[in-house]
Amino acid sequence: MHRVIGERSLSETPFDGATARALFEGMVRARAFDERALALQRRGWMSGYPPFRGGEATQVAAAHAMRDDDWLFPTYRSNAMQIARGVPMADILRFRRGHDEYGSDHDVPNFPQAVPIATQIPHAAGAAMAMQRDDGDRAAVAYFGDGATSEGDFHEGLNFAGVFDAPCLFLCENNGWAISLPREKQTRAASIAAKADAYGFEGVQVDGMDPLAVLETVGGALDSVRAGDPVLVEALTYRLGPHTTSDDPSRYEERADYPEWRTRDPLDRFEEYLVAERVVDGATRSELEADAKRELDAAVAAAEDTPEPDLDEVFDHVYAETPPRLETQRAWLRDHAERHGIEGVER
Ligand SMILES: Cc1ncc(C[n+]2csc(CCOP(=O)(O)OP(=O)(O)O)c2C)c(N)n1
Ligand SMILES: [Mg+2]
Repeated sequence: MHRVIGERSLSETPFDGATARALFEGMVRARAFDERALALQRRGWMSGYPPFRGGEATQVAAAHAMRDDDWLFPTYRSNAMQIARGVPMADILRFRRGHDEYGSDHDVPNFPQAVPIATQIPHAAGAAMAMQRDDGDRAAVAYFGDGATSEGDFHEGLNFAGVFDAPCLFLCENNGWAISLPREKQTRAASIAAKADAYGFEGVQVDGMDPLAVLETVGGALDSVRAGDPVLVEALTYRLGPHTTSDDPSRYEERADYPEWRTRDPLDRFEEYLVAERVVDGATRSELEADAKRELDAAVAAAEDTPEPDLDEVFDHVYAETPPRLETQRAWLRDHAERHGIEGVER
């Protein structure tokens, strides 16, 4: 288990105060986004939201370890990672309101969020195989949860990457749960990292509540990956909120068997470390929260100003050439909208 907090002072790591502070800033910003999104959902502004509370250290630090030209293959849970990579908050909010994900045409190399579990894993492996044919040394990073490791796509993606030396990093945020299914019912394997053995490459476990440990581990893993050795990183976090806003964890959750480092708020823990290291002081967090609040106010306003999408858009980008079956459905929808006076369908 790789960790820094509780084992090393900052001067014993490869990182300086500016890097540690940047991670802290990123985590405060991510937390502010998560809390605002949850509040917006609760008042009906968007229909559902999957909070990432507890995942900030892993996600922000992994994003910092990536290069700007690396590709991220995210999920519904990895919004903190996307925000930390530079995806505008307004785009993520728009997406949750039914708009497409690339509203502002940002240029962060970032696939659409995968909602079908594990489908992004073979996408990332395939993209990495394509990158290998280019001159550069870009990497693909597949983010997924502990539950995704029970899908066939997990096996196929890791197997392809191993066989073809694809520059792909597999980042599993093991937050202890797949909705109501606890980690121990997911697999009998001692760890998720151990599964890498079967594909012929390295698997490592890291304290995912410790951003310095994640930066060190994912940074090192990306060096191997760029040289053609895939790595599976298992970041041990804890889902500190519900699975989504439709979930009530009090009906199934027992927290008792995890150690304190794993279930404690990663932001409080990192703040305590950084105050002791004199990188931040007791006022820093609230100053950063005020900045994040302003950024969020602007992002929410921008999302609200976005015109409603046309209903017809559901048929776009499904196929390069829309097949007759979908054209029939589109015509039906137009007709239906006209007869019932429903707005937003192109006529
Ligand atoms: C292929 C598929 N099967 C089932 C689901 C329903 N589902 C949504 S989230 C989820 C649990 C995923 O758990 P995990 O991979 O640990 O990710 P987490 O939500 O904890 O981030 C399931 C089963 C789905 N979205 N896709
Ligand atoms: Mg999970």
